Amino acid sequence: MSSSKTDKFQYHDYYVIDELLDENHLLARQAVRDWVKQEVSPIIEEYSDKAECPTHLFKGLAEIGAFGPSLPEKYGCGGMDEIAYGIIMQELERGDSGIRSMASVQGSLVMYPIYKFGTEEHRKKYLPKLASGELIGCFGLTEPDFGSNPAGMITNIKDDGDAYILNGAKMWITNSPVADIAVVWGRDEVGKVRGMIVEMDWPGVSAPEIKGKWSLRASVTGELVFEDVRVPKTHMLEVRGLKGPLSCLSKARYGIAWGAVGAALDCYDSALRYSLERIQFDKPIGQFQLTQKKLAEMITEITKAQLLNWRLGTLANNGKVTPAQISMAKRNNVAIALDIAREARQIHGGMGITNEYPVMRHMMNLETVLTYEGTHDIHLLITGHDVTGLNAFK
Ligand code: TGC
Ligand code: FAD
Repeated sequence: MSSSKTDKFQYHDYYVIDELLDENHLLARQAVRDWVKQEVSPIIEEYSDKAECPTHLFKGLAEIGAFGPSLPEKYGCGGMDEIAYGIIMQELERGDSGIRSMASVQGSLVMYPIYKFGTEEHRKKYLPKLASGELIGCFGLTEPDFGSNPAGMITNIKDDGDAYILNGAKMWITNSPVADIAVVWGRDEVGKVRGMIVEMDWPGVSAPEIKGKWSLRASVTGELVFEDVRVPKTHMLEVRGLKGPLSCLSKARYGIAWGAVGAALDCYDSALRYSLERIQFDKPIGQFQLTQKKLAEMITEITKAQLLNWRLGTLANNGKVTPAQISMAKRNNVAIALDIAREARQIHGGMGITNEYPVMRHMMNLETVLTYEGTHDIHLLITGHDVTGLNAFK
């Protein structure tokens, strides 16, 4: 059996950050870690190889509380704090970024806007079913011609008496081909960005799958096409302007900042073990200074990212976190995870390019994670704007 299938993962906590966590955090982490070992690791290489989403895992994700962990219990959600939410994302992405994506989209991009911008009726109707995995959701912001700049979107919403008519196309939408509902962002007749809950079986809605991805292969991605779709007025969310979708992104980017550390930990752990087992020139390769430099730099960057996440989580729990702080952590943690995956791949030598080890899969996945939820460069410009007060986008 291959190394990744047997899943020998050991956690690494160089600065003993566990001392800063409470019992609920540790219990949530253990539950998700056990689930990943049992349900994800044995199958993930096969599903990635086939470029197929293990949709049977949606139910299991719901059972471990991965959908909306920090939303209120009265809607069937976890009622946990933001650190617990982050830890769950970290453990899921330790398994695979695509599995974390299944949870991020459902919890942060579908359930969160319904909770934050929906009516009480919307919350009662959708949140318990989304939390239990009975319904699957997707989030349509990106368009073929408007990725980094969603403000340019041309998907449009026109008033037609008791309904709105929705026309347009969305691109790169995680889970759209398997979704029951979509939170869709479009422009109304006065040019304001509005969000609505669209049911996927309504006439005029389609979601063709995007094939041929070399990254996030165990996650299903599609388009969303709307041709004269009649959306009842009751399905409109109560928010106007780009801050609606962007605040959902803040919630999801926070989870990605934690998730990326999970992928980095898996790569480091695999590389460390391999460096102690693999003998060349009559020594374990971990005895060579150049291998030690790689491992030392990896664990240093992981430790810095873990501390960044813990502090970010504390700020979020106290309601003090800013979108720019989340942006910095998303950018930094994904970038270091990708560097670590590349270095880990080198340490594994030729074996590193095979699916005997998880590193190449993580590395390919992280190329997407570097791009979605705001590209690395967009996040650099968000920090640049925050520290200089000068906006590069205007
Ligand atoms: P700008 O003028 O800066 O802002 C418009 C309004 O929004 C507010 N705002 C935010 N609010 C909450 N969280 C944030 N992160 C926010 N960023 C901005 C802002 O205060 C303002 O509010 P108000 O009240 O003044 O109107 O907007 P801009 O058009 O200049 O855009 C700035 C920019 C480039 C940073 C933004 O467009 C951006 O972040 N672009 C990147 C697009 C992106 O991240 N797309 C992600 C699509 S979803 C996805 O990738 C899901 S992957 C899921 C998975 O599988 O895990
Ligand atoms: P572009 O915006 O065209 O960018 C291309 C390049 O230009 C990038 O390097 C970018 O950094 C650079 N660039 C752009 N503007 C500037 C600038 N002002 N200054 C400097 N450089 C700039 N979207 C959703 O709405 N929902 C989803 O569920 C979703 N899931 C996704 C799943 C996958 C697998 C992928 C790949 C994407 C997903 N996305 C989703 C879309 C994702 O958010 C976009 O791909 C991302 O925002 C970048 O947009 P783009 O691909 O159009 O690239």
